[in-house]
Amino acid sequence: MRTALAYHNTTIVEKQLLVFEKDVLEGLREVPKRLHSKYFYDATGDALFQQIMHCQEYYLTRCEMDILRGQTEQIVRAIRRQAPVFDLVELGAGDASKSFYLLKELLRTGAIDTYFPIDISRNIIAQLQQSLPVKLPGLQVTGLNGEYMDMLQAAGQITGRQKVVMFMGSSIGNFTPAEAVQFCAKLRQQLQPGDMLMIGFDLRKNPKTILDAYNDKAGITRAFNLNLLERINRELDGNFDVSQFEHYPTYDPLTGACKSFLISQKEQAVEIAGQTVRFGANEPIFMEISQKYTVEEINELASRSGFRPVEFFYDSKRWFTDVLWQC
Ligand code: AVI
Repeated sequence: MRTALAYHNTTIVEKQLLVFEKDVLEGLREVPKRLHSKYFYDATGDALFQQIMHCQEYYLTRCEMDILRGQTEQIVRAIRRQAPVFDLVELGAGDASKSFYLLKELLRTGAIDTYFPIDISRNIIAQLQQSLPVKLPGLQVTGLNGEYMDMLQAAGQITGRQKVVMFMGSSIGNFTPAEAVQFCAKLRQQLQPGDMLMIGFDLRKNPKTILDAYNDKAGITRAFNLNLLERINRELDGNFDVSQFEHYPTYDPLTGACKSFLISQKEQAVEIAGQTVRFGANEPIFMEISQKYTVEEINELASRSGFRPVEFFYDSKRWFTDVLWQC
């Protein structure tokens, strides 16, 4: 057990590792066992997610790009009717490829001069600060590396201007519906009346289309899930035999919950950070939820978390929607 002083003297990276270790061991002691999907995204996980976004079966990114590219002017007009000049904040900005067309149009029309990308990855923030002002001359990029709510508060303290917050790519789907209400309500607390939120939801559709998106034939999503076990081996001195775990995605058309599990192929014991974790034959580890929504559920989420729906933007197949809400 570490003392408070020892914890105080550790570096940020060491602290992150301690939190990772605690979360992994706690999650694997729960019944049913679970690992948090936010830990998918180490350097290997980031690269695998990039590949997933280009997979034939993973329609989400294409659908959202269809909206953001095809309806840029309509989206900008809808935002500017409520907020003529504002600061743009993006939660989980990634490489900003999704927001790029919007940024370009917002800059051209004089709606923004500064973009605040927030991301948990320091690497991503550093890259954005370098590359975006070259691609979009005149745009100031103030990258914020850290947890969403802390960084949103920091962004508010920098300028105090009206804010438009973007949370794209169906990241809201990685919360359960109850967690999504809590998350949006917390977000609302960080915003002022008149501020806006643009949020991407994957819509309910043919169940097979959804399930295929999380079970691509090339096995990239499988590798993405198994990489978390490999990450535990690398960073927490684990000894998972990943060949003894099978990727098992499910979709429930009644609730809209798409869930991924890893199934232990036999009774086995795994060492992690000097602790033993036992798995039964066929025992699942719950890895991730990717919740799918109806329009009614989206409106319900808005009203339960204190937002007013302003406008829905759909792709041509109506498989995905980017929604504009106002406080
Ligand atoms: C990041 N998130 C929205 C993705 C999703 O669709 O839930 C993560 C993902 N998991 C497997 N494939 C993609």
